[in-house]
Amino acid sequence: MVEPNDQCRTHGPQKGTSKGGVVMTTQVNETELEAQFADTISRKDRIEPRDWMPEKYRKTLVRQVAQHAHSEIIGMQPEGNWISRAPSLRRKAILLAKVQDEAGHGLYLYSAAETLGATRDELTEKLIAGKQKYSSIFNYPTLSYTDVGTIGWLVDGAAICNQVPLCRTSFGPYGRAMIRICKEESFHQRQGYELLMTMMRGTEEQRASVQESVNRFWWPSLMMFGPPDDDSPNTEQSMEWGIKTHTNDELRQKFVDMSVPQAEALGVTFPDEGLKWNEERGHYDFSTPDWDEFWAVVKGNGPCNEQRVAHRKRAWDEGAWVREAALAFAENSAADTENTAAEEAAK
Ligand code: FAQ
Repeated sequence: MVEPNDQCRTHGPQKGTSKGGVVMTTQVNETELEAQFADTISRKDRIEPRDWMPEKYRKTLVRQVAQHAHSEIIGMQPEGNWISRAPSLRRKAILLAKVQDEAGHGLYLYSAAETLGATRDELTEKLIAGKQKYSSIFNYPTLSYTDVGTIGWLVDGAAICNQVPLCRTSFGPYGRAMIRICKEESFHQRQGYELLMTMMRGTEEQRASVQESVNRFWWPSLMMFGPPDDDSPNTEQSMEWGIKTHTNDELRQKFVDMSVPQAEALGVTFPDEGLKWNEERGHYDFSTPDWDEFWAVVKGNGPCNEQRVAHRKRAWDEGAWVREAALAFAENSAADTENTAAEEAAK
């Protein structure tokens, strides 16, 4: 386990000043460190891995960043399922690139978690043991190639709504990872919308397939934003710490407002009779998602939970030799570099 806060934990809080090559250290008490942390947060500045941070802040971040990383990796499965059955070479190339991007997103996020002292091995093992979560949306099946388009449009669309504000999250490595991820998610959303638009210009059967797929993914997409604010135990503290900058309901509303005109342009409807423009609020009203279904899926009882985790476990077990080989190669390369440096120095 990496311990980025080791300095603080083992030697006690200290401030270092260099004077004529001698490092002077002064003890700084916990209250002062907390005040510095609060000041950084209130200035909307970044907390960096080597900065002092409250243990609960670190734990909350590890929880959220790990869940986010797991979602990207588990999220490769529903669409990956269709790579070998893509309808054309062009669609196959697009889908391959997208699924590969999700793997990259997972890696940036595991790296961000690593700066907080949580290794990728440790987090993956927790995921496989059911001790950490991943997004509910990936526990729904992809029943047709049309679902690839719907996931791009709605699921990546919801991910963008949630993730653009995270570019300004208070923890530096997380925010910086999100900037790159959001750029790629925006391409993902457009490819999904373009796929659906192409199908809507096709046959009656293709149009029906788009509507059927949208009907299945609409409610699970709304659930991606998490439980309603009055049932969200983490939001208040995460907002105080600047980890989250918007509540779950605010982002869900933003997503609905953004998606309705896109659906109209596409020529599909959302399966919600309560969906209406509210002039007074300046937003669309919509019905309440089925929160019992949401919690059932989050607790492991969705249509594909077992399958998703079993697949992840299989991939992790089968990849053990690759990780071992990569580690051995890195160690040998480091030893070679050291030997070469020693030989050069001896000349
Ligand atoms: N699914 O108190 P809150 C993507 C849990 S990436 C499962 O509101 P918080 C890209 C929550 O963890 C999608 N569990 O929690 C892609 C907590 O449980 P815990 C992932 C959920 O953290 C596209 C409990 O419920 N994105 O799609 C969900 O303040 C296509 C109480 O909830 C992120 O992870 C859920 N939907 O807010 C890839 C974004 N919602 O941990 C492939 C970053 C809530 O206390 C293909 N994360 N829970 O045991 C966040 O913004 C937040 O963590 C929320 C939840 C908003 C998800």
